[in-house]
Amino acid sequence: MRKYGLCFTATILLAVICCSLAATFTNDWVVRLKEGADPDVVAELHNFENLGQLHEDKLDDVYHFRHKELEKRHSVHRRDVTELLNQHEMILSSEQDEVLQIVKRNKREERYNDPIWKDEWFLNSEDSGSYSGYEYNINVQPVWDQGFNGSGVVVCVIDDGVEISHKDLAGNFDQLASYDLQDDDNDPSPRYASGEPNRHGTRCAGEIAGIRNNHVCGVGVAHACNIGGIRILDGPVTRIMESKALGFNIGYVDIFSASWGPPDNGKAMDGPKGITAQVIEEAMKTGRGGKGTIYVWAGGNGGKNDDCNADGYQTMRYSVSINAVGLNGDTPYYAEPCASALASTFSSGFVHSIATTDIHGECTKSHSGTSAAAPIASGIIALALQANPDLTWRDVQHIIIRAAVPDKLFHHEGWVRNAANRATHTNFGYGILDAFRMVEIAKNWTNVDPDHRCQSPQLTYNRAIPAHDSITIEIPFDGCDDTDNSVKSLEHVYLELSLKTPRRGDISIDMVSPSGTEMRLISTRMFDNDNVGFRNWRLMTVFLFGENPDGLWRVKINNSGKYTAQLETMFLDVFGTVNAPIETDVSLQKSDDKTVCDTLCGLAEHAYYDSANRCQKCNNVVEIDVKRRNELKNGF
Ligand SMILES: *[C@@H]1O[C@H](CO)[C@@H](O)[C@H](O)[C@H]1NC(C)=O
Ligand SMILES: *[C@@H]1O[C@H](CO)[C@@H](O)[C@H](O)[C@H]1NC(C)=O
Ligand SMILES: *[C@@H]1O[C@H](CO)[C@@H](O)[C@H](O)[C@H]1NC(C)=O
Ligand SMILES: [Ca+2]
Ligand SMILES: [Ca+2]
Ligand SMILES: [Ca+2]
Repeated sequence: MRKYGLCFTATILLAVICCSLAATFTNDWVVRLKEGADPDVVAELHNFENLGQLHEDKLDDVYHFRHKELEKRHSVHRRDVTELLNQHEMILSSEQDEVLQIVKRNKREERYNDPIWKDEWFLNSEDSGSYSGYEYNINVQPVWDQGFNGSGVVVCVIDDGVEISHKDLAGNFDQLASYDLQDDDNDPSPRYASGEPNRHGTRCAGEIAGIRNNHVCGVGVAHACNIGGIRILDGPVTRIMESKALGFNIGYVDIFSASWGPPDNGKAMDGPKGITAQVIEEAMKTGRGGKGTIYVWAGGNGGKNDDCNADGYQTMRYSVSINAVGLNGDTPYYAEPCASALASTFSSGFVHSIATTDIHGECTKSHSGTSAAAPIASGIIALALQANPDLTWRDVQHIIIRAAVPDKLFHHEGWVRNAANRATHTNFGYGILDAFRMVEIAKNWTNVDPDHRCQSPQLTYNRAIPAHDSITIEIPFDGCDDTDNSVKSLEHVYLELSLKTPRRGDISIDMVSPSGTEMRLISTRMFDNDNVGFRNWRLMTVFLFGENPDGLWRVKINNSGKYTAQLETMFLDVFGTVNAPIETDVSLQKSDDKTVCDTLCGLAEHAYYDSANRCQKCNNVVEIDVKRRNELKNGF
């Protein structure tokens, strides 16, 4: 019985929905009476209510009648009722009211004819209005409107192949930036197979270099750049192959975009070594005419159980580590905490993924993971290099931290402001990379001074860290003051350590800079059962750019496991300059708006930063932050 009952209800429901969807007529009539007729009497006679005259100042004797029994909305045109009305001697004419099929006029045509352009919500808001949350985007349209398109910049996607015949890519394809390391030939096209495991590289390439306004798929961030592909990930990868990929034609390629790394299983702790590390060093010295090759790296998809500081590709200071943020500013479930992440761009979150090219000449709306975020950053950097080809690899990083905007992510807990007045977050780096700011700052950027390197003494501690306990080590540091290596304005900070532990995943490490900026260098990793520990592992942070390293550093090592661990050696290895970079003043837009500021202060636990990273004191939060900083200066 119950089953029938349900069925019945469902049928009625369907019928109701069906009719309401189709409803076009109402229970209202427009009735024109003869002069001298009594509208109330006529209405009553036909089972209507008289709602009064329509347009009384312009028209005589036109009335609005409402039927007393008919539904407010229905699909049937009641000509019978109209006919009856019209037969009445005092009625000249009548017509049933209907729901008009009209839509709001779009403000204007979509800008481009590319079929998935409107699905590329992460590029610009205007034509993707159907996605709520579309105010989260990389703000690239103003850059394109100035004529920047990546032209002349060479980007190479190191991945599982790039479909070079794809109509949205072929016109930008660059053979000189391409190779197939799996088959040892010049054609980096992917291998097609059941389940199509090799669509990743083509999707990444489309985000960077998809041709604009060609009726095919979408629009790449740098839609007129040269795009190449290295096919490497479809099969076993040796270190020699990896070194060939990362060193491919380094005199020619400007940007390598890499969306891969050690397994994101929360156990791996590995990075580029040997010949690969040597090749990368060489690229930084000789690539781009001595200004250094740009390596853009996806932050990793290991989620809360992994940490990008266990990934040596992220921790090498040469790589631009990019994390992901979703539509609406979500933290994607796969995001890894990362003190070496410079900034974030968009990828799949709880709702929409990334629209881009796909293999077999197709398009997709479901590219995802930090894999999809890094290529967007590669495209933005290509635009910046077009605007100013003289930028070194370090200039690019300096500009990224200034171009990243944290404002729209302040609803997340965990922002920390460094002493150079910039907000940082282990999920987002310095915020969402803004293409307009990137290019504006790039245009008139003054090259930073050559970098200095300064290390603290490589001390042997041999200190036990008991189970369920922590130790704090103080590292006095003078930043190599009064020497040729003097660092007064930080860039990258490494903490190198050797630490024995029966279970590496139980260890977390936090650090406080002399200015009192606290950051997590590595989190506990529940799956990391490694029993060797950290062997000269280099944890890295980019969150201290601009701080002075001179003073007392504190490192807290927490052992949340049941075995005693042993700290052996540890030291700081910092890079930076004596003089701080010359700031480029970029005019602010929305963020100077006081209402925006007030809203953000309401959301933010910490002070509000405008887009030039100027601390806005719209609340007392600034003082709170200073208090916390002073507490930290005195210890954890
Ligand atoms: C890209 O920009 C360059 C320089 O402004 C211009 O010459 C070229 O025509 C543009 N290409 C495309 C495809 O828009
Ligand atoms: C560019 O930078 C120089 C030196 O830093 C400065 O004097 C000049 O005003 C800047 N130009 C613009 C247009 O911002
Ligand atoms: C150490 O880590 C554990 C587990 O994450 C945590 O509960 C504890 O508060 C930490 N201890 C210290 C001293 O930070
Ligand atoms: Ca091939
Ligand atoms: Ca296109
Ligand atoms: Ca990882």
